[in-house]
Amino acid sequence: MNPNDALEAASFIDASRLLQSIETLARFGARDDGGVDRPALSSVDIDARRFLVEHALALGCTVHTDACANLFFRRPGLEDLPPVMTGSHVDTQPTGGKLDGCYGVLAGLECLAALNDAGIRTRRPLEVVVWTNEEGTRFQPGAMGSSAFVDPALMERYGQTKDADGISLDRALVAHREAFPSLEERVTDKAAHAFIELHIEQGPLLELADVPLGVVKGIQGVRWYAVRCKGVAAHAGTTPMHARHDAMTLAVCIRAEISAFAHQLGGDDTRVTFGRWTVLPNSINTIASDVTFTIDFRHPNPAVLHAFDRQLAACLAHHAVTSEALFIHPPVVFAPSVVQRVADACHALGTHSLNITSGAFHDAMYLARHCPSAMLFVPSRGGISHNPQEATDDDHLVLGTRALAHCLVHLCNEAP
Ligand code: HGY
Ligand code: MN
Ligand code: MN
Repeated sequence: MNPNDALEAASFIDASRLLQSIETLARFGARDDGGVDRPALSSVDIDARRFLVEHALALGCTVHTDACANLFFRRPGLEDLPPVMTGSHVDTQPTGGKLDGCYGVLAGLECLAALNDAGIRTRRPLEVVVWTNEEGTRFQPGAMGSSAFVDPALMERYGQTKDADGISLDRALVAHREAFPSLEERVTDKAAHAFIELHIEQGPLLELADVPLGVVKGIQGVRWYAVRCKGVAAHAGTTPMHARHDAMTLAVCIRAEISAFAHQLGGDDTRVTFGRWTVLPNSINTIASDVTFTIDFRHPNPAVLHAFDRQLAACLAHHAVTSEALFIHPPVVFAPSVVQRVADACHALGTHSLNITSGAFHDAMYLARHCPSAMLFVPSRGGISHNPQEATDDDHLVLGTRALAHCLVHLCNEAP
């Protein structure tokens, strides 16, 4: 390896090509308010994937897929060694932005283009990956593609999960295979050499510190639950208040108790959200008979996460209501060797960086079980994400991509 290859690759990152690719991808599922609504494996997601496959083929990559419709864009290396992987997801929240996940995929493709332009060959193959259903809004849990890549046995359960319209993941995967009939399965029994995910921070820390790059040391733990409260449907006008069994009254009371002990257990690091409510019969003048709400609880401390689980179980037992655990993941600590590559890249590019623990979960939380992994963040303007207003300064997007290129070249030239 030429010792300048990493900086050379970083210098060949083409700002306008990168920024244009972000705007082009954002057209698939574009919302009128500038955001993106691209549910996993929906028709707009399949169209977006077609654009990315064509982009990767034009860069000279081979393209493979797997049982969970992950896409693998591979640039060959000089030696047949386990690859270095980078990438993220392109499915979005219903009121998502242009960058969450998409930036990491497009920056990876821009790194491939820069390596081509610079005429740089690496020892190891380099793969840019599109992980399926990271957001977990269409099918729960989140990060399905990356978790199934690491533990293929999960597909047995995942395949039967259904979206709000009753369409199973298995059925959505059939549509994907029909859209890409010639894509071959990625077959390997070897683990990748390393994984790096470039992502927007989706929070305020880098902007508050006025630092353009985040060296991500790990990811906090997450709990998703669905809580179902039952009542008795009755007339809103005739039923005396004392005679009601209002599922919404019960749900709101339980929500308040959960919020109180979540904050008591977790202190300032508590993140608790009750984001999805399903009310039946959902009629202005009928008392609710059935209310299901979701809990998204996050915390960096495993003991707090376990205490929350216990206290939630006690609370729900007291109220005799049922719940379903949709997603449980412990905090993740990334591999110091790969974290160091990220820190070295920031230093080599002459920029300050901030060590940070990710508040959002990412596919890297599963890849960390597969191979040494780490993440690199760029700031989110106003700390906003999962919102059409999600944005990052262009120069930060470009700098993050240059730092990614620097990391990837070093990792791709590491000896076995
Ligand atoms: O919810 C998350 O942390 C991720 O953005 N899907
Ligand atoms: Mn994301
Ligand atoms: Mn997200």
